[in-house]
Amino acid sequence: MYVTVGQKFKIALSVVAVLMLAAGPLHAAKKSEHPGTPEEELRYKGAPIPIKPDEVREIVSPKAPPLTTSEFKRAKQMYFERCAGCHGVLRKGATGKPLTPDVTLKKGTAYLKVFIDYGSPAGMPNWGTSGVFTKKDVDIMARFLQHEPPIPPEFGMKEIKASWKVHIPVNKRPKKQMNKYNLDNVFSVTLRDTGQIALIDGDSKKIINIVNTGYAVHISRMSNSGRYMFVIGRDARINLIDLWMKKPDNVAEIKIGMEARSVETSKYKGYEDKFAIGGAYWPPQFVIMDGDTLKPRKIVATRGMTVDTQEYHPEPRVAAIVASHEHPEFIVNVKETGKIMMVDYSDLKNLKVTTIDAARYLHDGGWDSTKRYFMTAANKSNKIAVVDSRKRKLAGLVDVGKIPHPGRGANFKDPKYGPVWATSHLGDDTISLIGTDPKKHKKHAWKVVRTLKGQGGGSLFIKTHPKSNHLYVDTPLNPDTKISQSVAVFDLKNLDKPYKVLPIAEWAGVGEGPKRVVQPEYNKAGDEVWFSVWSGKKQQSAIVIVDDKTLKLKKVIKDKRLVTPTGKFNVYNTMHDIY
Ligand code: DHE
Repeated sequence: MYVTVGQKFKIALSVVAVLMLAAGPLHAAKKSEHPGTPEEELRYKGAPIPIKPDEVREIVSPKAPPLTTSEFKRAKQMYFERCAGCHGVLRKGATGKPLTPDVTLKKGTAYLKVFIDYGSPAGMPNWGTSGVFTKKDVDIMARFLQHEPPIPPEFGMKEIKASWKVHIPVNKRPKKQMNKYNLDNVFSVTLRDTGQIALIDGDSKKIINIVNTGYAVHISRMSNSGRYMFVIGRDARINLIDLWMKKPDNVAEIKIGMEARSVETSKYKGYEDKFAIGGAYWPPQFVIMDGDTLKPRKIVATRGMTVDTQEYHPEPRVAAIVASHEHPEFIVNVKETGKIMMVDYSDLKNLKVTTIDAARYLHDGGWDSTKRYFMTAANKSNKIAVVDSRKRKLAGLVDVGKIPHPGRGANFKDPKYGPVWATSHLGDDTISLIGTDPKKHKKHAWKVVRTLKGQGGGSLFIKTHPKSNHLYVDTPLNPDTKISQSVAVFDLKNLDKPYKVLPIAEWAGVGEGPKRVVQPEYNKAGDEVWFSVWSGKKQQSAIVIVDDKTLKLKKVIKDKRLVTPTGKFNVYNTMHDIY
């Protein structure tokens, strides 16, 4: 039967309508503005991409409906702020579907407008009906998506070198520690929305310094010696902080791209503190630098074929990076290809890279207790990939719960199954315990040996310490504020016992705000656990410290400079990969 274009559109609309009905009425759907996608997952879409729309090259496609210059400008801005996080800068698709013209031109403006307006059960938000985009915005976006994706500029050695600043040269830096702080117990606290970190003395709980860093700063990592701290912002700016200074502060900085999340430093014997590495989201590349100055040495692109369908991907972003203790190597997660690159830094001129096939989309992860096996989340495959860093091989691909999100995970001894590494999940309420001892507990190695039930989905981080008998599981992205503002604590000696709930946000006493309780982090001694109570930029946030033995409140750190605290990194635990 012949179907006209108009009829096709009507069919498309009714399909969307049926799918939407199946998912429940959108406007009434207070629980999720995204039918079919759990609210927990939606909340993890992150910050606007820090690429300036003006720097992006526009490509006008003759077949696509026209856009004026100002409409193009508006579309690029909306796309980078709202869409690129899921669909990718080049719209090749990641968490979201591909939106390249081969797909969008066939759909046409009217069809695309419906999707943008109402969302879809597969996870597309209802940008129009939720009021985020106006009717005009929806129309502009529908036309924009049919043009070739605008391409942000590359960021090669010339641009990287131009951004590089050494504020204090190595020979002008202290020869020994010039302050009296117990540096091992200092914490770097991410102040997400001010582009700073707070250095807090873990002994006195006083702020040592507020250091300016990159935009929407993400993580801190420590050099092997514990002297240098590396901080990366979402704008791909790395700051190098010298903890030996009288007042620890920046000594060098560099931009390794336009958007990034990860940084690490060399830890193998003989190479301690020698190199640093930064992994970028855009351009998709990593950069190896000198550890004490950030002088850029080598850029390596991660563009290539995907692990499963073996198709070319132009934008495989660099996610977590860890430093091997077995070889002079960095282990680099490449998100969209689902491959793990083991990069040998002993000879940068003749670079050896071992590429391990894992699964899509690689995100975060950490070491098992022996620091031989790297356990990392392939989050949209619902798997944990296990890399044997000694043999440079994949040791296992373990099925876990929905969207694992371990942070660096948690290592402890299961009373029945021996050493395990655990992850919680963004998409469900489970905690998966994976056996990690292929010698004495071979049967259980790289298998889920036990599944605990936590407070709910929306968990991002899980933590314990070798001296502790507790496992803390946060749930900051759970839609129920009772759950997002508290933390579950399991007894590691008796995992069958129900978990206890600590009302961390209530203890903070900070008044109005989302007050998400995020990322447990131990002090050096392993007898205190620090939590961020993360509120809005204009609201009061706090750090809440719990006594690990008694599970009672020990201290609340409140200070008007502590704006939107999220990640916390204890110097000693970060240096030694203790978690
Ligand atoms: Fe993160 C780690 C990426 C949103 C807090 N985050 C990581 C890592 C990656 C990553 C790749 C691993 C780095 C490593 O180990 O080398 N994060 C992303 C995103 O792409 C995402 C989803 C969206 C975005 O736009 O950035 C995102 N992350 C967030 C947040 O919204 C969080 C909760 C608050 C914030 O500060 O922005 C957040 N991410 C963290 C923290 C870590 C992290 C605290 C380090 C945990 C650790 O214990 O090592």
